[in-house]
Amino acid sequence: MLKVFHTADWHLGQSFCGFDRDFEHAQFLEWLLASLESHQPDAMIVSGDIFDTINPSAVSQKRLYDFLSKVSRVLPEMQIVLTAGNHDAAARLEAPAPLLCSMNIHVVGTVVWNDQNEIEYDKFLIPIRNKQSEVAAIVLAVPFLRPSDVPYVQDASDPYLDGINEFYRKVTEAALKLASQHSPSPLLIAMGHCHVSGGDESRDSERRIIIGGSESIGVGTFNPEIVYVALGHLHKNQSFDQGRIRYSGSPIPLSFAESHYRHQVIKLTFSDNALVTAEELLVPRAVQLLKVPAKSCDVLSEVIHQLEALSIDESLTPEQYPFLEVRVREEGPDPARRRKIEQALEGKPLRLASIKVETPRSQADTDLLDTDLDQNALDWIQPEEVFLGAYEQKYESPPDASVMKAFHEVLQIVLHSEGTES
Ligand SMILES: [Mn+2]
Repeated sequence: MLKVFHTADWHLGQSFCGFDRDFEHAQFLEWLLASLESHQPDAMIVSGDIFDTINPSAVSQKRLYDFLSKVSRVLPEMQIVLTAGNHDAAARLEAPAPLLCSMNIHVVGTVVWNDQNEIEYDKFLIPIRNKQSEVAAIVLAVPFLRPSDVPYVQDASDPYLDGINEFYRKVTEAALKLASQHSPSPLLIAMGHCHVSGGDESRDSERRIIIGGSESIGVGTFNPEIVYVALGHLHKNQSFDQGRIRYSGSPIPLSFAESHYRHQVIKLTFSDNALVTAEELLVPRAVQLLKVPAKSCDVLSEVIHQLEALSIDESLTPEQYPFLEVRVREEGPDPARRRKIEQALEGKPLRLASIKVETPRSQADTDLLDTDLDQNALDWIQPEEVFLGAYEQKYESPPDASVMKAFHEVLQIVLHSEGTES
C-alpha cells in the first residue's frame, strides 16, 4: 500500500491584475499541511509551476520554504518531489536541492548532459519508500522540457515532440532497470509539465509552451508500464486513459476564466502495483472571484444597476475581499465608464480587478477586450494571431507554409531568449 498526493501549478507569487495572492497561497498551504497530517501519505509530488515567475519575490520564496520546513517537521518520513514548470526558473528552483535532499525533499529542474553529450536519465529517478521502508515506487521526476532539453531524434517529423517522446522512452527504460534491482518490483509514477492533446486549456494563465499548435503530446508518450502519470501545466483538473494520466489542476483559480474549476489535490492509493483510488480533495476557496454579470456581458447602465445591488459580507478582512471582473457591452466610447463603475462600487468590500469591454467585433468569438485596467488581456493575444493579421493587411493574402515556418523559428528564438516567461 502506497499513498501519494499529487498537485501542481501553485504559481506562488502570482500578481493578479496587480493584486497580490499571498493570502490565498498561505491559506492553501495551511490547508495542505493539515490534509497531509490527517491523511499521512508516503509522498507528495508537485508537477511544476511552483512559482509564477522566473524571478519570484522574497515573500513567495519564503512562503515555499516555510511550508516545506513545517512539513518536514510534522511528517519527517514523507518524501516530496518538486519539478520545475514552464513558469519556473529551472536552475534557480533546483539550487537549494542539496540542502533540501537531507529533508527528504527532491527538486528537479534542469536536464544535464554529460561529457559524451548524453542526458543522464538517472537524475530523474526518485525511489519512494512506503511505511515498511521498502522502495514501493520510482518517480520519474521529469520537469518541463525545453526544445534544448530533449534528445536529438534522427528523421524526426517534429524534433521537439519526437524528442519529448524519446526522453520519456529513455527515462522509462532507466526506471525499469532500477526497478528490476528491487524485490518486490516497485511501481512507476511519471511526472510531466506538458500539454497532452485534447486537454482543456485556459488561455489566459497557462501560457502556451510552443506557439503554432505542435506543442501537445499524445497519451502514447507514456509507456503502459507507468502506473500513473502526474501532470501539471493545464490548470483544469482532467484525466486521460481511464484516469491513469491526470492533471491535478491548480489549487487556486489563476484567472477569471478558471473561477468555475474544481480546485483540488489528488490523493492516490496504490496497492499491488496498481492504482486503486484517486480521491479528489477539494481546496477551500479563500477568496471569491466574482463576475458581474455572472454570464456574458451587459450594457453599462444594467451593469451599474447590478453592481449597486451587490451585497457582500461586511465582516470580510481586506485580504478576503472578492476579486471582481466587470463585463460591459460596448455602446461606443465612454471615457467616464471606469469612474461610473468605481462609483457604483464605493464602500463595498470588493477589489475591482478587471473591466472587460465586449465590442461587436469580438462578440462572435466571445473574446473580450480590456479597457485601461487589465494587463492580462495582452497575454491573450497570441503572436501568431498578430503576425497573421499584420501579414494579411499588408499582402492581402495569408502567408504560405515557408513564411509560417520562418515565423515560428524566429518566435522560438525570441521566446527562448526571454527564458521561461514565455
Ligand atoms: Mn501553470
